[in-house]
Amino acid sequence: VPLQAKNESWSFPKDFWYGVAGAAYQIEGAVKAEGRGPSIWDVLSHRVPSYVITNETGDVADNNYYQYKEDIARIAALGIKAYSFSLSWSRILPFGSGQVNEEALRHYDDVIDTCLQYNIIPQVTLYHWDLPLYLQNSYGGWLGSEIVDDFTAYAEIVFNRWASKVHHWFTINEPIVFCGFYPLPVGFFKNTTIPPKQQPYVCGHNVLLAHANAYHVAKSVNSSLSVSFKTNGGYKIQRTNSSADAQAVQRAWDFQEGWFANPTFINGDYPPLLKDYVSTFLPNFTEEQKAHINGTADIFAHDAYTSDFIMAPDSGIDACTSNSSHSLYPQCYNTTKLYANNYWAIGPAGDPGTPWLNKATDWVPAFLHYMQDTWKPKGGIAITEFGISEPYEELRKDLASILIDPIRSSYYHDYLQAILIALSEGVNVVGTLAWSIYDNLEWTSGYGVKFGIQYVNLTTQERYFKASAFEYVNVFNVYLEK
Ligand code: PNW
Repeated sequence: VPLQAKNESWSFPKDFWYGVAGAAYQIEGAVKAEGRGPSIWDVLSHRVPSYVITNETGDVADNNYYQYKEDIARIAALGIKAYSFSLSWSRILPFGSGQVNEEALRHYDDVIDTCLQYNIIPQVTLYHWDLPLYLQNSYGGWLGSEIVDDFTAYAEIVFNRWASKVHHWFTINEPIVFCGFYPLPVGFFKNTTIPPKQQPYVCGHNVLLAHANAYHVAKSVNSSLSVSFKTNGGYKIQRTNSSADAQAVQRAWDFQEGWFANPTFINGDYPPLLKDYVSTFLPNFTEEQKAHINGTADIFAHDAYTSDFIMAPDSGIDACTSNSSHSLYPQCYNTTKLYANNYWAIGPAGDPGTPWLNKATDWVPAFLHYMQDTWKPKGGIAITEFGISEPYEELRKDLASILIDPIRSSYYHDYLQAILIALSEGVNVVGTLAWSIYDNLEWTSGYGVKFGIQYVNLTTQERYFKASAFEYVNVFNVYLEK
């Protein structure tokens, strides 16, 4: 990125935390070590046909379970302030509930202590998609109401153990993804009596109840903790200025962010649009539950990678009905990247592994304003994941070209400058977490789709900084208030 004169009117506040993120199944490996029980992803990756298109698994992954000390030392050396990781529920409770595995507790004790020793702020997520298999098999996992009590009991163990050492907590990662897309399409939940189109909403309902319980558990242990959950979705740009497209944009916000953010930030209940369009699928909260859920997020923790153009569905704005084939998108709106092809650096023809992701950082200030104005988070906004997979990065063979990642570098540079603009306009952004600490198992896409600011040689398990790692911290070196 070309050298530019420092803009003196920009700065990150002194206590702004900038970090990197990873998640247990994507990085840990050691799936049979020290008493870990299986999670649904062990089955999804090992079954035939595999749910991972490359037939790869998380069995070894980045070997983080054994190399975490080195991993934390490396990010400390880089000048990173925070490390966000997730706990493997089935390590701590191999059967999801009941017997606690002390070895797992001691492992995470040491991960946390190592962070503190290096002056890295640990940030911990309780659930990043790796559900204990036993809970899936006993009652359908997130589709069973039993999950609420089991998650609450898990949260009690976690908060009682680490509340004195960890301040920043995230309960549940990106429910629209695991309730809506993973692994519903492959029929993983077929043993349930709940009709497929209703499943995302039952799952989401249990997520909200489980999250709210965990929040209250955390606060009863230590009321000063920061506890939130993580939503995801891109900025929604109105495709044309027609009122139909404006309505479509509102629907997109409600079906993606609002589904979880309105109950927790606004009124304990789903957005009116959802109650209207998917009323046949959406469970109801009692007044008591609404009061219990309302206000259970301290910061707006959003995984905000990209932007999308939003427009009325082909069949017209009035065709929105819950009778369409996929209940998550009941013909209420369409999204497109095509309009932007000549504008965004990376279009849908970029990385074939991530068609949902464009480098669309120009809209970040508007995105941040929208989040602040709509959900008014008390503790501000954090971008808890952002990053990009470079086109065809997976095909590069020589180390030198692997380590030069100009598109990712400019993505971080431009995104952080956009945050500086928003900060100067009064948006309260408190932190960023780059996805990811290093290349890892990109779920169904396998190891070929790479999001890391470090490359990992999966044969030798050696780690290497990519150019984007230096670009990321350098923006803070220039703009963080001293
Ligand atoms: C996140 N979208 O998922 C996950 O939390 C990570 O585990 C994952 O590796 C990372 O993004 C990169 O994919 C997302 O469609 C999935 O906007 C989909 C979207 C965003 C994030």
